Amino acid sequence: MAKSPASRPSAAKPRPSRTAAEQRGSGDELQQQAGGDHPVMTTQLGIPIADNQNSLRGTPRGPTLLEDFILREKITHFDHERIPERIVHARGTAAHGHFELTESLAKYTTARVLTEVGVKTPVFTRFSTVAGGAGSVDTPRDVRGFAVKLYTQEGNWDIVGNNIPVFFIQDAMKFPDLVHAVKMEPDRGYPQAGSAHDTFWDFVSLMPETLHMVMWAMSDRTIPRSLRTMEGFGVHSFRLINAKGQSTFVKFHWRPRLGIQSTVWDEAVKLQAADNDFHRRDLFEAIEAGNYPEWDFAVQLFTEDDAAKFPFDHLDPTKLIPEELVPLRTIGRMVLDRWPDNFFAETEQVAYCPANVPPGIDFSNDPLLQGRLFSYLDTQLSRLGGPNFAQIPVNAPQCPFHNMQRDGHMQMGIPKGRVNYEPSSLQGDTPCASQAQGFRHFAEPADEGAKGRVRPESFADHYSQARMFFRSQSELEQSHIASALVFELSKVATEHVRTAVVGHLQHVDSALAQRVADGLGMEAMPPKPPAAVKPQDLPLSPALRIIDRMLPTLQGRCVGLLVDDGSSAKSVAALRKAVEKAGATVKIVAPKVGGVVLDDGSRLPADGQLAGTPSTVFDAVASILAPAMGQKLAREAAAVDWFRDAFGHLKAIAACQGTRAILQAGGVEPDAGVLDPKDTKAFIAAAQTRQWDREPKVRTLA
Ligand code: HDD
Repeated sequence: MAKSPASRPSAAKPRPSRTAAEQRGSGDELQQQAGGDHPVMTTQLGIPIADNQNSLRGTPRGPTLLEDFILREKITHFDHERIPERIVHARGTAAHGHFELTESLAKYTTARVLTEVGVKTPVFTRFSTVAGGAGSVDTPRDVRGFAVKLYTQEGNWDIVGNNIPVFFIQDAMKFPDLVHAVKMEPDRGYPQAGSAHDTFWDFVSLMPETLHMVMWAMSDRTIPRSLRTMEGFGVHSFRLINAKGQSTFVKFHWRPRLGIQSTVWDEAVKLQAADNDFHRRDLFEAIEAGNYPEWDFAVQLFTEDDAAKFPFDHLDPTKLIPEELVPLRTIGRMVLDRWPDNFFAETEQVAYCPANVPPGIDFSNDPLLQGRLFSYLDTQLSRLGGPNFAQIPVNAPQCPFHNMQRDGHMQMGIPKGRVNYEPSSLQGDTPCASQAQGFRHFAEPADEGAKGRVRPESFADHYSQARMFFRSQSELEQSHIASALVFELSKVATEHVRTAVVGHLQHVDSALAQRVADGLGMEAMPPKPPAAVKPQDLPLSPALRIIDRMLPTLQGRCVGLLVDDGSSAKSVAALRKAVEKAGATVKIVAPKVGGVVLDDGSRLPADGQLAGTPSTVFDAVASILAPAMGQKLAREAAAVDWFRDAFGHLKAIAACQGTRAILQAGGVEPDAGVLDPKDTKAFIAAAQTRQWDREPKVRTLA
C-alpha cells in the first residue's frame, strides 16, 4: 500500500521537485511516441494544455490548488458524462444506412419518400432490448426494438417499431404499469433484463390482453441469433393520405434479406456469459467486413371497408393482420452500411418519436399509438436536457427547416434578424406555413358515441389471435413456446400467479395449458377464468412461423474452426475456402490466442482463445486436430463443452478423426449433422440450417 505523505518520516528531506513533464513525459514526448501530427490539447475554451498528467500542487508534496482550472474543468465534465438512460429500450446499438424505394405508392400517398423511386434516403436504425438497463446483456429473452429514422426531404420520419407485430397492452394508460412490472422489482433491484419473475407474470395474469404478445415473447422471436436476422414491424395501423386527401390504412414491415434466424434457449442463456455484446459485436463486424445487412420494406394496405370485415379491430394493437388476409407488398429496401463514429453522440443521443411523420402519412386512432405520440417528445426533454435536442446532429433533419422556435437550454443556432414571430410585415424572408406543402391531418369523420374512459367492445377478444399464433407454429416451435412458459413460470415464486396464467392458457390452447401445467408439476388443471368473448378459431397463418421460413444459407454467418499445433494446413485452407465461398467467415479458435504451428510449419494466428470463445458464438463449428492434440483437448473442459454445446444447440459439426476423442468425452453421439471436415460440401449444406431432428435427443421439451 502506498504511504500517505503524512506518514512519511518527517526527517526525510523532500527531493528536489521535478517539473510534471520531467516526471511523466511531456505532451511533446508522448506525441513523438504515438507518431503522427497531433493537435495541441486544449481546454473546452481553447486554452492550450502543457501537462495532462499532473494536477497543480502548492508544493511537490503539498495540497492541490483550487486554482487548477484545467483539473476542475476536466473533472466537472467527467462528472456529467452520463445522461439518464431510456426508461425502456436502454440497451441498444445502431447503424447508419439508407432506404431506397423500389415501387411508388403515389396512388396512396403524397409522401415523397414513398413516391420517388430510386431516391436514397439516409437512415439511422437503432435496435434494442426493452427491459434491461444500458449495461445489461444483448441476448436475454426479450422483445427487440427496431427503430428507423428516415431523414426524408420533407422532414424526419421515425418508424419506432419492434421485432414483434403486436403489443402487450391496448391502451397507453397501462404502459407505465407494464414497464414497472417487467423491469427489475423495485424492492430487490433484480432481475435485470428478464421477464421471468413474479411481477411480470402477475401483471399478465390480471391483464389477459397481454396473452397474444406473451405467445410471441415465449417464441424464438425473442431470442434472435442476430439483429441482422430479425423482422421489424411498425405495429400500429397508420394512414397514407393521397393528393385528393383520401386515406388508406397501412402497416409497415421490415424483412431481413438473410431470413429470420433465432437461437435455441440454452444457447441464448450461455451467450449471456460468453459475450455480453454478442449482437452489437455481430452488427459491427458485419458492417466492418462489408456484409451490409439489408431489409425489404413491405406494406399491408387496406381500406376502412376492408377493416370492417376483419374478425378483429385493427385499431387494437394486440392484433395483427395475417398476411394471408392482407398480403405484403414489398416497396423498398434498407441497407445499413456505416457504423456510427461515436456511440454516445449518435446511438445514445438519438431520439425517436412515432409522431415524426412527413406529409402524406398520418396516424390512426389506435389508443396505444395516440399515447405514444405524446410520450416520446416528453421523455427526450428530460433525457436530452431540453427543447433543443433536435439540433443534436443525429436528430437534426437533413432537409431545410425554418421556424420561430427560439432560445432554451443549449441553443446551438444563432438566429438572425429582428423578427421571431409570425405573421410579421417587417422582414421579407421569414418562414410561413404552406397549405400546399404543409402537413395536413386526415379529415376523419367523427365516430358516434359519447366521450368517456372506455374500451371499445371490439377490443374484448383477448384470446383468439393468441390461439391463432400458437396453432400456426410448427410442432417444434410450439414445444419451444411451451418450454419457455415452463421456464419463466418456474421462476415465479407465487403459486397463485402460476395458476392464474395456466388458467388463461386454456383459452389459448388446452393442450398447451396441459403441457405447461405438467411442466410446472401442477397436480390439477386450474380453473379457466371467464372470457369476455368466446375465443374463435381463426384461420391459421403459416406465415407466422420461423423455423420453416429460415433461409438455407451460410451468407453472413460465422464458422468456428478449432485448431492446435500440428493441424493440417491443407485441410484448414480447404475448409476456409469452402466456407468463405458460401458467404460466411471462419474464425480460428486455438488454446492460445498467439495461434498454432500447422503441420507445414506455418503459423496460424487465432481469432479467439478456446476458453474465451465458446461455440455459442458461432453458427457452426469445425475442428482440424492431430490425434495427439485431440487426446490432449479431450481432458480440457472448454474443448469438451465446445462440442457438447454445439451439438446441443443443433449446430453442424465438422469433426476430424482427431476430434472423436473430445466428442466421446462430451458424450456426443455423432448424427447426420456431424461430418468429416474433408466433406466440405456436406458440411456447408448442414451448416446452412440447424439440425432440428436432433432436438428431441438432446433435451426434453414441454
Ligand atoms: Fe416505446 C422507446 C417501441 C409503446 C414510450 N419504444 C422505444 C423504443 C422503441 C419503442 C423501439 C426505443 C427507441 C430508441 O431506440 O431510442 N414502444 C415501442 C413499440 C410500442 C411502444 C413498438 C408499441 C407498439 N412506448 C410505447 C408506449 C409508450 C412508450 C405505449 C408510452 C405511452 N418508448 C416510450 C418512451 C421511450 C420508448 C418512454 C423510452 C426512450 C425513448 O422513448 O426515447 O418514451
